[in-house]
Amino acid sequence: MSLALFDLTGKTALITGSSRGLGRAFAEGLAGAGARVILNGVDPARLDAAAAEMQGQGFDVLTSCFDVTDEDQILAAFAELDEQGVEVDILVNNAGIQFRKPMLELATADWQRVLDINLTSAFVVGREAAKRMAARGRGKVINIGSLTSELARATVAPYTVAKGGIKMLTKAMAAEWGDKGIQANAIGPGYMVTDMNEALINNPDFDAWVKGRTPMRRWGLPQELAGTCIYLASDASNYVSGQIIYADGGMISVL
Ligand code: GCO
Repeated sequence: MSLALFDLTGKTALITGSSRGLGRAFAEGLAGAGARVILNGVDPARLDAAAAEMQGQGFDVLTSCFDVTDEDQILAAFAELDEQGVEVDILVNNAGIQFRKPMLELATADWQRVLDINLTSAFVVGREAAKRMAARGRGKVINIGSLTSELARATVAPYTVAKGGIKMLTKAMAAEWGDKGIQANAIGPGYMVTDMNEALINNPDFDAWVKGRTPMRRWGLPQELAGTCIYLASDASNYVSGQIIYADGGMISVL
């Protein structure tokens, strides 16, 4: 009985920014739990290649190519899913970029671009998904936060502010959508081995800092986030909302 709570068979999940990195790992985890997944990205070729690889693994995969900062593209994508009769039961707001520069040197346009991609997109895509979830009386929204949802690190201010916003947007979604049968939660990844962090991983000093600061003394692997994502996407978390769960090797809990 208890494992059935985690079974996503019959459910459809849209994961933004999922042709690679953490988004791809979330998509593979949810597909492995039985969900049909809709991959999203802005590069059609990369998206189709990712879908083909996952279909080769036997997964049920669709693609939806849209820019999460372009509201017209988001509205058109959801209209197309409506026309196809594809209902999004689970939304993972994963799309995001990093931009490392001290604030004294940071252009306003660069600040705004990070906030648009990492925070505002979660609101717009979340709103469009939640409209449809509310009509059905059920849905799961999973926003992707960060250690920087709680703690600041020098040179990544716009990312930090956006991820802090993700934590509070998750609570706002929980506040407004709870009576519509929608649970909204977040995942806070620690320092993970991804393309976005390549420069950090290859920096011996930063690598040593992450390993020293993390109780598990290592970087995390994207697939190590899949279980938390499956939990928050499944019936196992039906009375959990507004929470952020850290999968960070213990980092956020220690000095
Ligand atoms: C950085 C990193 C972090 C991690 C992650 C930690 O520059 O410090 O990119 O932001 O990616 O967000 O939770």
